[in-house]
Parts: sequence; C-alpha cells; structure tokens
Amino acid sequence: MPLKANSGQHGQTRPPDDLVGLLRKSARILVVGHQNPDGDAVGSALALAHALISLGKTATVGLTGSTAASLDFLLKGKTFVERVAFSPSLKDDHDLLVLVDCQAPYRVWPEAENKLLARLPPFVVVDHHHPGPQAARHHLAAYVNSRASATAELVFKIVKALGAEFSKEIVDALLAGLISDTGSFSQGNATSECLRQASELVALGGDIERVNHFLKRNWPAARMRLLAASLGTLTQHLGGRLAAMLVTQDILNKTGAALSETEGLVEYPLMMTGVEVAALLRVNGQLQTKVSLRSRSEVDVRKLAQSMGGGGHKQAAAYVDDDPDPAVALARLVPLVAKILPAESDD
Ligand SMILES: [Mn+2]
Repeated sequence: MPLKANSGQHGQTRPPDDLVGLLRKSARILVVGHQNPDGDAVGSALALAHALISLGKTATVGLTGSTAASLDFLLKGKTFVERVAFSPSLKDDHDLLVLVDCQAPYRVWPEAENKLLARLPPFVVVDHHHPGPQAARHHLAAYVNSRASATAELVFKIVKALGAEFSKEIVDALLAGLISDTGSFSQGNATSECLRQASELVALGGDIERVNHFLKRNWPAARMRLLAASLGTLTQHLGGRLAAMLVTQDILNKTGAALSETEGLVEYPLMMTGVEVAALLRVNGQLQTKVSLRSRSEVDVRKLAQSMGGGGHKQAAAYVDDDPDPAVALARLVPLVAKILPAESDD
C-alpha cells in the first residue's frame, strides 16, 4: 500500500497535516495506548483527550490490561477514561481511533488481527517506537518518530498544532510521559527538544517534583516486597556484563504484587558497576515469559528484541519468550546478549 501523502513516513519532526486534519474533523474520538499502558502511554492519551475535549469534541481514553497504581494520580476522577474491550460497538461509538505509544491495534487488543480490523473505527497512529514488526499498517495517518524521547513529545506538538490550551491536566500528563520514558530526564533520550518541552511545561506551571513523586516515590508495600524478592534472584553472566532478575509466579503470589508493579524493576540491575545489559524476566500468563531489557548507550538491545519478535528502543526493549519459566528464558537470553556486547577494551 503506498504511503499517504504527508503521513506515514518515519522520523517526522512536525505533526502531519492529514493527521491533524482528521483530529479536527472527527467528533467522537477514542484514544488508546498499548495494553498495560505505562506512564508515557497513559500521559499521552490523557493529554490528547483533554485537548480534544477542550475543542468541543467527545473524546474517550480507553485502557486495556492493567495499569500501575503509580498512574492513579493522572487517572482519578477522569470520567472520560474507561476500560475498552475489542468489540464491534467501538465502530458505532467512535468515528476515529488514535493509537498512542504503539503502531498496531493488536498491541492494544491482542485479538485484533488483520481480518478483524474492519470492526474498528478508522485509526491513526502517534508513536516514538522504531517501526519494527509492529509497523503501522491500515492506518489513515501516522506521526511516528523514534528520535522522540516519548510519545508525549509528539503529543505536545499535536496539542500545539490543534491550537488547544495547555491546561494543568495536559501539562501534568505530558510531564508524566516525558519523565516516565527518560528515567526522570536522566537517559540519553532526554534530548534538547525533550528538555525544551519540559522547560515550557514548567513555565506553564508544571511541577516536575510532584509528578516525579507520584510516578517514582509512591510504591505500595507489595511492590517493595516484589523488588526485595526479585533482587533475591539476581544473577550475573558474561563476566558481569549482563545482570538478570526473575519474577516467578511464586514471587507474585508471595508478595501479593500485581504484574503491573514489575514495571521499571529492570532499572535495578543496570545500577551495578560493570553491567551493560540488564534483564527482567517475568511470568506472562501460563504460557510465556516477558523479557524486558535495558542497556548502557553503546549496546543496542532493540535488535536483539526484534530478533525474538519484540521491539522497543536502543536502550529499552522487550520481547516475549514462549516458555513460562523465566529461568529457561534466561538461559536462552545469555548467548543472545553475548552476541551484541561490544569487544571489551583494555582501559
Ligand atoms: Mn513511550
């Protein structure tokens, strides 16, 4: 299928006119992030929905899977947020669907295969992931730029293009997205554009400390127990260059933590001296293990994840291993990491 004019190319720095035009002319819009949405997916969806509502439209934010309790501060009291199942009524109730922080409907609803896409409203895509196996297809328009720190960075520009006012809700939601995806502005993807936007959001009344507090310093006790138990599984491989933590069903049962509370735990092994790749391997239902990877800047874990059917970013990527035992998935991971580690220097 040929690319639509002015849309669908990767790496656009401005929101494409056709995407902005579709948002302008639609009246009932459903905005959804990927399943189990993180701070960027939730923040991006909320900010866009707030902007659309302020322009007199009916906008709904749809959630699927589980959402970390740390995001409650953004979601509470929002009557336009609801859980949405994949059903033919989506098409009756909405004239446009916006996918944020992902590029294909199956990332939202796993049952949304190509042959079932006719059940969905026409959709557009706003995302900062590299177009991998989940590359956008069948969409009306797309705004995709993998150089953006967060999807929130793209939504910031869409809000501007729409001419909507940056309300407190929009400022908080966008800051949450930027903070979530840049490790509180501490990672290599905290580019000058990201920081420029953050500066503008702070000038508009945004409070980085407050948003960061809710996102990072607001753990339920069960999550702290989960961290303690998973740190107990930490192992190092490849001369200490790979560090891995496991979250087994047994650990979830004992700690009482929800699967969504594993989000972000992969940062811990990366704190160790000498570690270049950190992995968190966690049960994913009865049949699979989800493998989350983080790396220091020289190491590209996205390609590894893609070779296993997943995707993500150079320094943060994930895939699913078809074995329900995280230890088995780890045994498979070690040789794959060995292949992507750069030769060790002598200094
Ligand atoms: Mn993101």
